[in-house]
Amino acid sequence: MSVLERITSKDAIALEDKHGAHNYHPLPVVLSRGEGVYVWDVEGKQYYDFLSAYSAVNQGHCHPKIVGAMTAQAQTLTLTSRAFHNDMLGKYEKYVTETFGFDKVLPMNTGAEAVETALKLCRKWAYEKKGIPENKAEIVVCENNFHGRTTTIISFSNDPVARKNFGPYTDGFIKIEYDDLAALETTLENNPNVAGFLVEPIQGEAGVYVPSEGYLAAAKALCEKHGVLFIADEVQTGIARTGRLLATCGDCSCSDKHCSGTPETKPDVLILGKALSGGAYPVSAVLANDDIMGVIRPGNHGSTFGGNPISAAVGIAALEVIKEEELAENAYHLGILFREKLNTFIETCSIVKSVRGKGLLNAILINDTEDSSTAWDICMALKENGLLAKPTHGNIIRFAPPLVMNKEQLLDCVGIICNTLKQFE
Ligand code: IF1
Repeated sequence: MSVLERITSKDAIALEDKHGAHNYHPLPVVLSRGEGVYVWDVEGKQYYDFLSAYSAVNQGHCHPKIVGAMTAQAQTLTLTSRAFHNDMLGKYEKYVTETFGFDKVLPMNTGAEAVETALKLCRKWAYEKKGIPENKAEIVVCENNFHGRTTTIISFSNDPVARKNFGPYTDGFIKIEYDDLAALETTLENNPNVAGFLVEPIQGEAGVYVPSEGYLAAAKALCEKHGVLFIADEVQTGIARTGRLLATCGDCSCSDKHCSGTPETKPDVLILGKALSGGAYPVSAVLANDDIMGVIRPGNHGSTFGGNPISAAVGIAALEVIKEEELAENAYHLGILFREKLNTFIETCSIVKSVRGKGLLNAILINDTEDSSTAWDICMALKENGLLAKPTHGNIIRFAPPLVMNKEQLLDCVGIICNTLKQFE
């Protein structure tokens, strides 16, 4: 079969089913093109994308500036490995560290790799700077976290599907309730060997769970008091998704449009991925200041593709788009409008219990049990009506459109969502 040959949705799904591992359960739609907030299936049907590849495509599908930077670099130099320097990496490292206000960046590819990098960095810092006895470091994590799917990361997941039969697990993690400052305080007081606290500013997979106002700043203060690194996993929440460049800056009221956090909320270690490339290429990063990143020496960590010239060119372009098109501001304003419209609708219906979120990372809670198929059925109906979203649980649907959406398109989408939900009354 030629790769150029046209294929029907049915045949494409059958090929994946026969030849691919069954590690996903996708909505039965086969996409072949994307532009801005839209995607098209192989039969030519147009949809609004309300997932944005789990918030990787914040800048919109096939953004010309990002694709332009990528193709130009791809025709010039793609990969050198880190055995040699390349002329793009330093420029990208300067740009990304200045954007987020850190001394240093360690470039990787996927989100899970960046989380692994942050965990290693935290442990090494703990032994060499904090003086924790060898192999005794503990990292505090939250219940119902999602940080990726490597063996170490699933070791501290709650999800039985992600964990079962993948043991033995990695030691050295303490789990506490999310959004619970008392639990954090007690844990830090009782465990002198805690090296870091790893947290999502909003828990995505748990169902877009937004913590109480001031939680992140207070958690940071507790970490500081106990000499523990505050590690923010902004793989999903970062890069303008929640109406600020970073979600850790969510409580901040300064007037800097591109503010990446006041000292009260700024993480010691920042983990980025997904939209750092606008979805064009796997680009992830760990940022920290010299007193922390300085413990990493040649040979301690790396990756063949991390910091390659294409990722560097794409990373700069993707961040420039966020700033030039004021996507954080757009996400902030459209997010308020979205929740306002959905709340008005909720008053008139019994199928949706609530809407929650920040910026354009939102979710609706369906009036049904967690093991029901209602959220899936609604997503199937939304697909028929020209909008693609994915359930996070049996009764929760996440809504995360590209941030390049305009107000008219958003209101159009609110119409599709409300009309579809009415069918389920
Ligand atoms: C899948 C969820 C989203 C993440 C945070 C690290 C990673 C992720 C906070 C790892 C990845 C993804 C991956 C995606 C499903 C997804 C997800 F529903 F599972 F929770 F986005 F909401 N930290 N999130 O959210 O990044 O290694 O995948 O690049 O298909 O598993 P990765």
